Amino acid sequence: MFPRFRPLKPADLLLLDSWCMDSMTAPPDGLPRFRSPPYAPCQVNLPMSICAAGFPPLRIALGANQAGVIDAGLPVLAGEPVEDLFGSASPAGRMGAFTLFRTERWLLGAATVSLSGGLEEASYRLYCDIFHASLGRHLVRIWNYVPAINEPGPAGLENYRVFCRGRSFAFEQQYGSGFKAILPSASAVGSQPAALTVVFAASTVQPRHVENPLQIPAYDYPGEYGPRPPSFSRATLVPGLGRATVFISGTAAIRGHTAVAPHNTREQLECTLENLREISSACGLGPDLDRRGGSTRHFKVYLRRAADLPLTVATLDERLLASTDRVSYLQADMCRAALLVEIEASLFGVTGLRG
Ligand code: 3EB
Repeated sequence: MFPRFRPLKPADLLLLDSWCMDSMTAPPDGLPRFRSPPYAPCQVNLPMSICAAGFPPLRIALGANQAGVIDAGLPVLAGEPVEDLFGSASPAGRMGAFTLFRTERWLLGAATVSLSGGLEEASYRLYCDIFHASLGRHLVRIWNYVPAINEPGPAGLENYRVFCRGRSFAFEQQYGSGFKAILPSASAVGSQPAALTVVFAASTVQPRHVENPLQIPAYDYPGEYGPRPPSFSRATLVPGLGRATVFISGTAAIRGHTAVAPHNTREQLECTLENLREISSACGLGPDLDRRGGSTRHFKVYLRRAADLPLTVATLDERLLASTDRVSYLQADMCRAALLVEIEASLFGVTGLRG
């Protein structure tokens, strides 16, 4: 087991939240003490993460300066400590809770909000902000970092399912009952701070969303997984003058709609790799995610248990990765308690897409 602190409970969230705003002091009674140095006071909307001692938090770089670097609160177990997908974008103002950045090709936004009004409300509002910010463009990729993702919320529903409900209502309100057709690729993983962080990328270019034939589309998952299914597609292709971008969603050991090999990392890696081959082919990349195709490939590998790192690194080095890939291994919980590993990929400068 990963020797850290006890999982956050919903009741901790408000406590931790206020502590975070005044983090030079000791944590409130009953909460775990962290061996990390005292945190600097939080900037508005960007609470410092509470990371396991010894592991730096992943920094997500959107803009060039400090204001463009987001800390989603995920410990980096190995690999790249900074995710820099889009190069240095220019500040492009704010929309609701989002700080926006722009490059020639992309509109990017990031928001971190506390959960004083509850997770569902926060999720719903953030997605409404996203729709406003990206008006006239197409959403192509969304990263969700959900606090205490497998813990029950105040009404007893698991936080991930609460998040899914707020997100789904927002999409439906904005795009009507046919909203499934525009759902972009995404990931949703647990984060350690008591705040919800969402990052999005939008494009003026019409994207193509792709599903994995071995998996039921997540937006069609049956009701046993929650009152509203997850709102995302398995992959999104963004064409561009002979050089496409491909976003592969968080990919896990799910067949049909069922989690495979609960609690067995080796078998889940196997199933996840098969799902990646399948979605890669469905995107027109052949089975190996353009491994020798000359694109720039970024991977994030989420592990529920840090102890699974050696097996995972060895397996992926042999089966998935090339020496030029940028890879971050992160400790994170996933949307289903039975899942131990999830892998996402973002490929830039893809040439020769088929289909
Ligand atoms: C799955 O296939 C695993 O809720 O946005 C993967 C990617 C998962 C995105 C999301 C959830 C999400 O259902 C979980």
